[in-house]
Amino acid sequence: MKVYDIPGFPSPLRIRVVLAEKGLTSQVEFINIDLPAAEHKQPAFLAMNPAGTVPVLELDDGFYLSECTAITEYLDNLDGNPTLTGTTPKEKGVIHMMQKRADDQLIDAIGIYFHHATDGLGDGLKPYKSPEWADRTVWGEMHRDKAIKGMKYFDSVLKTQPYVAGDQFSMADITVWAGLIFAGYAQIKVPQACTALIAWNAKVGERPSVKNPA
Ligand code: GTS
Repeated sequence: MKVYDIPGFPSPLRIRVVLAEKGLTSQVEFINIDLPAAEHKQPAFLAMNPAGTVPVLELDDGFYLSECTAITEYLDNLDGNPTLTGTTPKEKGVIHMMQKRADDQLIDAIGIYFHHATDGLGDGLKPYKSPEWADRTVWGEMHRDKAIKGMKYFDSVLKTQPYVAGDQFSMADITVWAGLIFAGYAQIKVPQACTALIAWNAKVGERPSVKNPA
């Protein structure tokens, strides 16, 4: 398998943690995509993922899988022993629900803030962001506020249970964790009152897969 990504970026990190959790890192070749140079917006990359985003997983049969949730589902089920996406119908449903909330309320909102209200990855990507780029401050700050609301929501969840989707670590935890990494890059501070979220983040940070992602 091949992963097209850029090390250290939040969405690629999600998959690198999944690979480490599943013991699959050695089975993957990583191919670096130059995001600031807009390599992911060129025809060769768009043929793999029309959304023009990383990461993309190339399967051994040449199929290109994109979207972190879909890639995680695939990797988690490869060995027939899913540990991140649930086993019972209820676990699967709850994990997907929380995963979607983590995407919408945290990582995607922060991504929009980062790309629209800050200099993001620089002018090289500007032509690919219009027309929203023109309204970037209003649009971006709206999403920063959404992300802070999302942090408060996940804090309330983690006040009642050890992990984002219940008693077990799951892909929803990985997404919230990557969202907080992204928040750090975007200089969006976690409110100090979010004590459960802050404690959970420290606990997740101790996992070997998170300490040493691929
Ligand atoms: N929904 C996608 C997924 O889950 O894979 C989002 C992927 C995504 O937004 N990737 C970012 C990207 O390629 C990288 S990261 O900042 O999230 O790590 N952005 C490129 C761009 O030009 O917006």
